[in-house]
Amino acid sequence: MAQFGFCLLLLFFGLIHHIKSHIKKEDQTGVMERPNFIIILADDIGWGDLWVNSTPTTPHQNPDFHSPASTCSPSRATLLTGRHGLRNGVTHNFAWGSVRGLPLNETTFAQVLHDAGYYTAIIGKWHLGHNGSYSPVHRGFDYYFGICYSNDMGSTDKPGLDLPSCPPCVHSQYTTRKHEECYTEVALPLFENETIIEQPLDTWSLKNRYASAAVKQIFTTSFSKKQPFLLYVALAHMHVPLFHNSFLNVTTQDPFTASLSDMDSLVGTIMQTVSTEQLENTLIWFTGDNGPWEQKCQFAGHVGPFVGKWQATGGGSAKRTTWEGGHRVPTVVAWPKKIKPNSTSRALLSGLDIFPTILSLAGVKPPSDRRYDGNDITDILLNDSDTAHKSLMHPNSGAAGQFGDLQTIRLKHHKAFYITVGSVTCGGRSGQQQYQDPPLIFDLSQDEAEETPLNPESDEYRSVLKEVEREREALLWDIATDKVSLADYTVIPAAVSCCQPHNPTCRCHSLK
Ligand SMILES: [Ca+2]
Repeated sequence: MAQFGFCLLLLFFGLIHHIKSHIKKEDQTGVMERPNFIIILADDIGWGDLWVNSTPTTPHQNPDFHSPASTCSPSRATLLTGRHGLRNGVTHNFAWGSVRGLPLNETTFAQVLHDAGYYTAIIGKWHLGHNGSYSPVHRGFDYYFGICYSNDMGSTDKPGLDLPSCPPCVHSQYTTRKHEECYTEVALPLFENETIIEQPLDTWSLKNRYASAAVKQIFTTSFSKKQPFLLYVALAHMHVPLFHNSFLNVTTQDPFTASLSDMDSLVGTIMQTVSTEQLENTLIWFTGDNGPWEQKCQFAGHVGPFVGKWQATGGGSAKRTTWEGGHRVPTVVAWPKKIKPNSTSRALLSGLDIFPTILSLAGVKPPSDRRYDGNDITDILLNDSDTAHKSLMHPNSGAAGQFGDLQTIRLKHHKAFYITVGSVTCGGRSGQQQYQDPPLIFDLSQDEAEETPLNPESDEYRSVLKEVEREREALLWDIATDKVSLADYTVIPAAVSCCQPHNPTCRCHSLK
């Protein structure tokens, strides 16, 4: 982990420090250039996986940035729309046979920026619907290259590292090699725009292909078009199955660390492209979609100090839960000469904030016929402000309660749970869902491991609960009176991404 963090720190801050200014800030009319945006989203990365988070100088004052949900599709839908799942309709994951995806009346930041003159591209994991109008190229992106859902949702010829170890793809319809915990029926597809260009794709070459695609988009397409650009890179790293270029030569690193280094290399390539071309008017925002997938044992990431001790005897406390390990994620933002190098914010922030912040920086507004949940944190990024969310709601993401319900609430440094449950641990242990009445309230400024809730009889508890209930009721009323969407989660065999729909093994090497 340390090696990656060191590299990342150098890439983000060392290179930035040495970039020379040769780009005019204003065009001939005196209008400020609009910034470019590169949003890099790691998959299932833990708060403790990056060195930048591993050596706090002030215990219990760790960076406090959260993914908008603790599983893939809802987190991505919220990131892209700036709205909780109860508003945008996406409260749990789409399947490989999902007919639809992110409701079509929802607007992504890519759509808003595209309409404002930006060139927009996405490389990597979409997971918000892969058929017809739900494809990224119909949701505001000019270009798409990647896997339309998670990288474990299909077989490959050379499976990566996972628990359980999944078998390679079958080679004919007469072969059966089913495994109930693996996707064995359909090979993993690689899309370019709306076309499958390889099935099964070679995941072991994915890093280089994503890097090449990112460079091409930044370098060739965006430059030649002379437009500001948005590049959304939704990495397959660090989701299982793990893969990396140099695994066979690795002798000193475990597979997770080697894969982390692989991701670092990809991020480094993007950073170097930006610096090489002196794209200094480019904001780069790296974050994660949810915490580590704990049941994957040595192939999962690390939660740092956010170990969810209260829950520990009844299951895990990372991905899919609303314990800190499920949604507190590493986040780094870089913008040469705009964001102070090596600075750290400890404000309560969220992936919800990306939508309003980048639109604000671009000088554009989203549709006014609906409400949004994030904050424009430009002043935190550029002006050392520490004004953050007073409260932040974490949606149920599969481990407990109804999907999308907001039953875990941060109020400044306190956190209240109206429902608890443990996710599946390494080893298969899990816990029972429990409604908490009165709710559990932890003081994260003293207890970031979430071990000992406040005494319900204490003045502190009563005061915090009163404010928590006020904040929660206000948000739920706001959502109840908002324009909201409902996602259709219908699954049918015909919706499966297959280059030859009548071929049960769905292998299409001829496309290569
Ligand atoms: Ca994920």
